[in-house]
Amino acid sequence: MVMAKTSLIQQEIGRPAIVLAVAGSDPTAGAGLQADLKTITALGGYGLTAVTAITVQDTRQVYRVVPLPGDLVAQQMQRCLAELPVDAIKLGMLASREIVLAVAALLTAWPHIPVVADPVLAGTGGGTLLDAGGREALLEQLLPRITLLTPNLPEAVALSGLPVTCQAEREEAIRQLAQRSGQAVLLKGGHAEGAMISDLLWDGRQFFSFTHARLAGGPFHGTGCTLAAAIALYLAQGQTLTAAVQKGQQWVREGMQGSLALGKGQRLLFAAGQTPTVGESP
Ligand code: PXL
Repeated sequence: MVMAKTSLIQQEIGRPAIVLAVAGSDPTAGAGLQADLKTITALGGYGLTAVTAITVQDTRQVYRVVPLPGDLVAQQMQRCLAELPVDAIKLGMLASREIVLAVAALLTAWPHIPVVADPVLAGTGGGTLLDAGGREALLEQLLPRITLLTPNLPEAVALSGLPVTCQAEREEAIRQLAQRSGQAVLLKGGHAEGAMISDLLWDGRQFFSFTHARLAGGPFHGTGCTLAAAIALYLAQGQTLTAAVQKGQQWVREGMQGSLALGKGQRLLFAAGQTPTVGESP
């Protein structure tokens, strides 16, 4: 068996990087909390979890979403944060306004931990995963505390209210979102048509464009969750933002390349084998 090499943080402080994933449960384990935990573990980290909602879904569609009470979500996070040395937080599906507000309030007590937020609004197979009030609370209350926001194109439109059909519009939408957070935004271009996909990163100072060929065989389930979890893990390991994004993208591509058509709907990401580690070229 190939052993994953230890990351810098592991060498320096004698433990794996710790990421707290805050997300909904997806029984197919392709997205949500399960995808986060698989990613964090596979990349050599230790994942803590706070569940926000239970979803009922298969690879074809989402059938039911039951959000948990906001204070229950905040309590799960609080116990982890108060006791364990959390290096980064990953936010996924937050389901309701109540949860967004509870998470935003809790995070004010932990201002130094990087937070990667995937603003999950709807599932790949449909289904509303954040209500309208939750969107507003996300913009008003949570964004200012986010280190990196990772919207896809429909999410960027919904959150910024701006079109994103060309590069100039995308930059404007990113600026609009970054103004609220003051921090970094990764706009994922996969929902646009075309053989090439362009992701645009604003790191708070400048734009970086990452272009890659679209992989055939989709739709894939859980790419957004997996990417944000991988970026959070790499930040937790001490990588720079741009390196964390590039390595996260590489991890998602590996998952897509090894993805499995286990059900009748979307393919489930699966990456077996050696994991990239700190110090290796991407
Ligand atoms: O991919 C977005 C997503 C996030 N979180 C949960 C989900 C989904 C998509 O279905 O179920 C729990």
